[in-house]
Amino acid sequence: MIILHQGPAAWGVANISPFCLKLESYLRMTGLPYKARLADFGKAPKGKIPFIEEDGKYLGDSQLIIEHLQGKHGGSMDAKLSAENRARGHLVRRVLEESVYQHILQERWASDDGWRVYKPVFEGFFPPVVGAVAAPLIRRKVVQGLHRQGLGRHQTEEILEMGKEDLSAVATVLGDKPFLLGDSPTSFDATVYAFIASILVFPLDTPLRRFTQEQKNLVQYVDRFQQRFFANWSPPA
Ligand SMILES: N[C@@H](CCC(=O)N[C@@H](CS)C(=O)NCC(=O)O)C(=O)O
Repeated sequence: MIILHQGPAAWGVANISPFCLKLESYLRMTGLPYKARLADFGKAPKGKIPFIEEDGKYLGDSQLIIEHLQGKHGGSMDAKLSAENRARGHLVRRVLEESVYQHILQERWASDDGWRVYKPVFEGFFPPVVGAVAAPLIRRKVVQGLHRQGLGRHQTEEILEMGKEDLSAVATVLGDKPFLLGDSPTSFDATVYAFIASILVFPLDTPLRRFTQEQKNLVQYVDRFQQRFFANWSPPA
């Protein structure tokens, strides 16, 4: 049994963290049995979530975990992919995980409106008093990280245009296919679902979320994915 250590569920999806949502999506796509637990960062092998515990060993990083699971249990979902489609999937995954992720951080942590919505949910990760103290300190660190990475140095309008370009490229690659690379789901869909859903479910009407809502193929894709892989999911009690 795989123990999945991750953040809390919120807003009708399995996790507030897009990387945790990606890994849980992958596990559900494969049908591998797992149990989800609220993570203790002290045990995270790479200091980040998600991580898993399997046969007494801890393993961190959603992608390294997926590759480990593919090696151990078989990666049949991706077996028939052409080299070109594999490369396409890789590029889309990188855009979402390296670039769109920064936009998600920007919307939740850097913008004051976003932080008002995100703070109470994030605090739920900690015991009550600890959360109230830790959240603003972590916010400062995340905002500094956005500045170091570069996105945080731009004007709001510039940031929005960059985010739209990324999302528009993902929508174009998806086109009218049921899944990113064709009729059948592949591991790359775990990332596409997780990151697009993370933007759509965040309960704040932002220009980036509005733009994503306008990409009807992305919205339908998220619905389709949820119906197929999360139909019997309910938030932990
Ligand atoms: N490359 C990692 C990224 C994971 C990641 O950035 N997780 C965030 C939550 S969404 C985290 O744990 N952040 C805590 C930190 O950076 O200290 C993966 O794929 O698992």
